[in-house]
Amino acid sequence: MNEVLENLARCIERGKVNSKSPYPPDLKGQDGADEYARHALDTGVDPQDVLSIGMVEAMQRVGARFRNKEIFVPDVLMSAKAMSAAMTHLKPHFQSASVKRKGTVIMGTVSGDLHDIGKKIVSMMIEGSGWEVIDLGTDVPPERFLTAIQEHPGSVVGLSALLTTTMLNMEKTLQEIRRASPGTRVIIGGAPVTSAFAEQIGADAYSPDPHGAVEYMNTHCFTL
Ligand code: B1M
Repeated sequence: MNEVLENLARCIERGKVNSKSPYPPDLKGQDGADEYARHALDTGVDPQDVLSIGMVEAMQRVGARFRNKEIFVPDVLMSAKAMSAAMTHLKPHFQSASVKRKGTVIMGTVSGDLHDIGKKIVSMMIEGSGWEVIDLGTDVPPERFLTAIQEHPGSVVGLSALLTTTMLNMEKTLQEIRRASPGTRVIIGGAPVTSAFAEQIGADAYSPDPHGAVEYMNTHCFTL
């Protein structure tokens, strides 16, 4: 693996945000995810590799260590902070401001769920393919989706969930959307979500990754 990407991945796994961050103590004074992500992009590493190899794979290892009880919530939070710091450098590479917007996508992590890294990546990719994204954040109750749909008629809705408990709130959100705005298309995703679940609750589409979400938007929700 490219050395800068290796360092970036290590910083995300260890929760080293930037050179000023005192955590973890053994890396004090050294560069963090912030500097390594910027350096990777400045030296011409493909943004897609920075994202998948330097960041997403590192975060998957964090998840495995958390599941095995080798690390705990505060460690995961620091990794999430490091991931967010790196993402600020990536964002401009996935945006194409000159493109005429294809439409609006309202994104949010459903009620009860605070995970936002994956949803931010999906938003970034959708934005990069020419859509305007309105990101409602995390722990979004159904009413906030309804208000946003009213404010942006004709928009598509993207729901994310990372917990087996909160993915059940997708159904409630979907039912509310169907009741108030029957024509609105809804795509769902997130680690525990499956296409069978999407079918069961009546979502219009499911994608396991950002690319599938982008493909769905571009092929099913966009007409010239
Ligand atoms: Co949490 N957490 N967490 N956590 N956390 C998981 C999800 C977990 C699998 C860890 C584990 O046990 N191995 C587990 C869930 C188990 C389950 O439900 N069966 C878990 C748990 C238990 C919890 C808490 C309950 C822990 C506790 O408090 N005891 C708690 C819940 C808080 C809450 O939400 N109410 C909690 C808290 C947290 C932190 C706050 C510490 C932090 C989140 C910080 C943040 O997001 N700002 C956190 C993190 C970071 C994780 C792990 C380690 C990493 C998640 C992540 O960011 N992945 C995660 C373990 C894991 O996933 N391996 C874990 C990287 C990201 C790029 O991937 O989010 O999957 P992902 O997104 C992907 C795809 O899913 C897809 O594309 C994205 C990009 O590739 N996708 C979509 C996502 N949304 C989509 C929408 C689409 C389409 C595709 O269309 C609209």
